[in-house]
Order: sequence, then C-alpha cells, then structure tokens
Amino acid sequence: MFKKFMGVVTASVIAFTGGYAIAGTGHDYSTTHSVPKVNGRVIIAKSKMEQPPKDKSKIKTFVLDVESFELELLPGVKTEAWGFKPEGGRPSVPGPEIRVKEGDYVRVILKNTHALPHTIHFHGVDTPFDMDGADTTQAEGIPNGETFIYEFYAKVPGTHFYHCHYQTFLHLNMGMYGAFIVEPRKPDKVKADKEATLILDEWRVGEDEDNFALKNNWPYGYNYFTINGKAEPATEAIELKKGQSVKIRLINAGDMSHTMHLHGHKFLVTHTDGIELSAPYWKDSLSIGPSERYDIVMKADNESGVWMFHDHVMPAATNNGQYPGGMTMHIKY
Ligand SMILES: [Cu+2]
Repeated sequence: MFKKFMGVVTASVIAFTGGYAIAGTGHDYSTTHSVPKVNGRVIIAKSKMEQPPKDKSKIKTFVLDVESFELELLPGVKTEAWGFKPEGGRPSVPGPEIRVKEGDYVRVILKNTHALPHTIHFHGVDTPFDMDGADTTQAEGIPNGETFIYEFYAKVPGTHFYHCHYQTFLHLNMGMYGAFIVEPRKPDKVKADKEATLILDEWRVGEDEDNFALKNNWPYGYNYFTINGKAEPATEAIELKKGQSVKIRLINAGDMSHTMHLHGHKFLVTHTDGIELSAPYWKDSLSIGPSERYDIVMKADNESGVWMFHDHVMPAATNNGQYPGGMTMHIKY
C-alpha cells in the first residue's frame, strides 16, 4: 500500500513547495509534542498564512488515527465503520470531540495507520486554505503509514465539526466525523447549566433485498438513522434536574435533512452554524440540513417525565422500517 502511493505523495509535496516542509527541515515540534514515529515519512504542514504563537501554552495538540471497526447501532445491528481514534485509544463514531478556546493555536496530527488515504477538513472553522484538507487541495490524501500535521488558529467560535474529505461521500458515510467546538472568548448571552452534543447521521445496513428503505425509495437506501452513532433504543438520554437548562449542539453529519421535534417544551435557538444570533428565537421543531449546526437551549420546566426528542421525518425514526427507532432519544427529569 505504502509503495503504491510513494510516487504520488512525492509529487504532491513538490506541488506544494513553499507551503510544506518535510520533517526535520522546517520546524521543531519537540518542545510541545514529539513527532509520532510511523512506518513512512512525516509530512509537516506549515501554513504560509499563519505562524505559531511564541507562547507554547497556547498550542493545543490532538493526535488522531483511523481504524476500521464494527459499530453497533443498536443491540443486534452492527455495521462496518471507519472511526477516528485518539492516540492509544479506541475508534468511535463520532470520533473524539475536539474542544479549544477562541484564539488557541490548534495542531491536529493525523497519523494514518489505516489501509486507505484520508484527510481532515475542519468544517466551519475557516482555516487557511492550505490546511483545508479538501479533495482539491490534498488530492492524494494522507496515505497509510504517513502523518500530516494540520495547524491553524481557532478564530471562529462556535459549534463546528471535522470530517474526512477524501472520497467524501464514502468516507463521511463510514463515520469519519467528530465535533469541533471552539469556546468563545466572550461567554454566550444565553447561559445553560449543562451541555450535550448530538451528531445526526444515516446508514445503509444489511442485504439490499431486506432493505426497507430501498423498497420504499428512501434516499440512498439509508435504513438506519443515528444520534451519536446510536439508534433508538440505544440512544443516550439527556438527564436533567427539574429547573435545569441544557445547551444542545446539533450537528448534521449526514446526507438528509432532519426535523428535530421536542415534546412538551419550546427551545431557544441561540446559534446557527456556530454564529451567535442577535435575536434568538423559540421553536419546538427545527429542520437541520446536511452540515448545518444549531445550538439550542431548553429548560426542564414542564412536568417531570421522559420527554421524547426525535426526527419528525418519520422514516428516520425507524430501524429498517420498524417504528419506533432511528433518530429518537429522550430528555429525562
Ligand atoms: Cu477518509
């Protein structure tokens, strides 16, 4: 695999001369993080547009790898997934949350030991273009055995996400995404007692002849629908105390629009795509398109109970056509 990509990678490094340096020739990263030892070469990316801060404590480092694994969507339903994993950790869908503060210098080290090439794109973070990780700017991806170091200032506060942007339709579908949260310098105007991040996604699982979605012409044959990689009844509830409030960061990492409806409560929409609204507005059903993010705040101010929060695009509230299921979860207090 490595040999196969050698020539291609060399070419891409040459194409980016001026923007990139090979390990040992440009930067010394040893003061904050040892450069990971890998089978192949380490490509250190140095943005032409931004310089790291002198104060090393302002540099936040994350090391990610990719691994194939079996993701259990709900008891008895498993599918192959490709998950991001932290160094020494286990792969997961979503991948580990990256959380930094506005103004931090972020260093994300993609140390790829997976069989296929991958990249990381930081959606909504607005990095310099040479850190964009897109199919067009990193056309060959980061192949097996190689490491790429993304570096940029976290200038844009809010709820964002990162995902592989190599053969994106397939790789994003295999679960290669995670939350990227930039906490704002100036605290949010609407405060909450707790926080939860919910990432929506769809899956096509099992043999096509058993696929309820294909028989009913649902988009792309998606027949399982997840919140944080789990379908009802395996989704995790948000537990509150009466009177408590929760800020929910909704991220749509899938290919379909979903309309999240909360029973028994209104919620305040405070941010769209990470941007704080000057005039937050109340809703009880919120449509969220692919790649959109919404921050909402709800308060446990009705009767104590187990309140449903679910996609009102009803096919996505099933497991292969069996209702209830899919993008359904509960808020308990
Ligand atoms: Cu990928």
